[in-house]
Amino acid sequence: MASAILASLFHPSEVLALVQYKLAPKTKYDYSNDKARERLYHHLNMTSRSFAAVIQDLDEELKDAICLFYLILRGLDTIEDDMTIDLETKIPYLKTFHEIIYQKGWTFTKSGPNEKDRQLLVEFDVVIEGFLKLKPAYQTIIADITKRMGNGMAHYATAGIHVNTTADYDEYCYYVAGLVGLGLSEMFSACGFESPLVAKRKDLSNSMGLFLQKTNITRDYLEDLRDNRRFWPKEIWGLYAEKMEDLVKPENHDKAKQCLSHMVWNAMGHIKDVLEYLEMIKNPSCFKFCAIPQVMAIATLNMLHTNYKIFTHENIKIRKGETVWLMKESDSINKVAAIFRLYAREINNKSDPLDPHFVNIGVACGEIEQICVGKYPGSTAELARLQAGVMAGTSGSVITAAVVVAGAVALKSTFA
Ligand code: D61
Ligand code: MG
Repeated sequence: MASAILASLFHPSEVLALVQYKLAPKTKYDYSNDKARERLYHHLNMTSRSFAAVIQDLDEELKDAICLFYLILRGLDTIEDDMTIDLETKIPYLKTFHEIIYQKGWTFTKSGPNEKDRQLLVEFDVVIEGFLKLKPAYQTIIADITKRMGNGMAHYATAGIHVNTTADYDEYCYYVAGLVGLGLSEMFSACGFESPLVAKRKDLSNSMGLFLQKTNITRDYLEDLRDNRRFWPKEIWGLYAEKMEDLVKPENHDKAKQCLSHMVWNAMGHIKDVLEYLEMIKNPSCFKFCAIPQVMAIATLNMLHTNYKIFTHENIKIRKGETVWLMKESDSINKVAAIFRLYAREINNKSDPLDPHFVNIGVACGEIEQICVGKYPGSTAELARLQAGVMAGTSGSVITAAVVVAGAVALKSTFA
């Protein structure tokens, strides 16, 4: 906590958000009266840092269904990601996972010893039991998405099949993330929280997943390469290097940065749809659930832009304070639009005029600004308020206040 506050010292609104977060009551969720449910939420908290928080804040009607949707797809993805399982074993599991989720007592112990979520599959009988207790309408949506995702993963896991074109890139991301968006939208409409139109807009639902997944794929260049996985499309990296792994070579420093801008620009192509989707979401708990991952993605994209570190360091993340601040602020379309404008401006300010995507990224940032000013005029006042918090880092009195608060919290945790 003290180090998180230090990292946010020049962002007083983050310090405030961190302190509020720290002081908030801890026993927010209590599952102790239902052991099976407690186990499910234990697995949710073990397998996801960011999604666990937003899923647990959903209204009761959707909370268990979406928690199980997450755990089932995380289980499927753990098999997909595991490079210690040979393809003849892996592919049938991927293709039949939508049937496995109906088999009481099924567990899986063939994950590699270092697979981070292997325990979820070891205790997967708990997930299946929870799934079978859901309303049939939710079971059907989950099984259908699992079937389509598993088959898509099996296709891309097949020997000799790679993400070559940008169309392949969009297709792979549709399978692993766009389909999640489609399934969630169906659930929102099915339970009556949202209009049937939300489920109908499959294009926008897909973009919600693509923006998140492409941001992750761009960030995870080094980690994926280390595990011999390649998700950057050849159509893009081939413009800058002979082989994808050549981007890390020091002599390719400039080309690597150009390739990174290309990937950032490609991901930015989904932002317009993301805003249009979020504009449709009326239920406050669904709105925060949808908006928080998206604002974290644009904050991450901003951190990646022109950042050569992605070729030299794994695990680069936005500040804890920034995350907590974004989670607190993302509760209306005007505030979310303001956050997108804030980061679009930061992205644009960081761009290098000599970069081949300087103009493209500038146009993309300008479009975000234009859409927000036109459709969410209330975002202008919100932006001014957010900027006051960010910029206040330059004002001595606010720094002093932040230091005092940080010191008080550090002392409190020392004696706690
Ligand atoms: C609104 C709110 C949340 C949304 C959304 C709309 C639309 C799409 C998504 C969430 C999905 C976003 C996926 C982005 C993160 N990528 C991964 O986790 C990769 O695995 C993809 C396959 C498993 C998908 C699991 C998932 C994720 C989020 C969910 C969900 C299911 C169900 C409900 C709610 C949110 C990535 O995994 C990295 C890892 O192993 O940690 C990978 O392997 O590429
Ligand atoms: Mg995966």
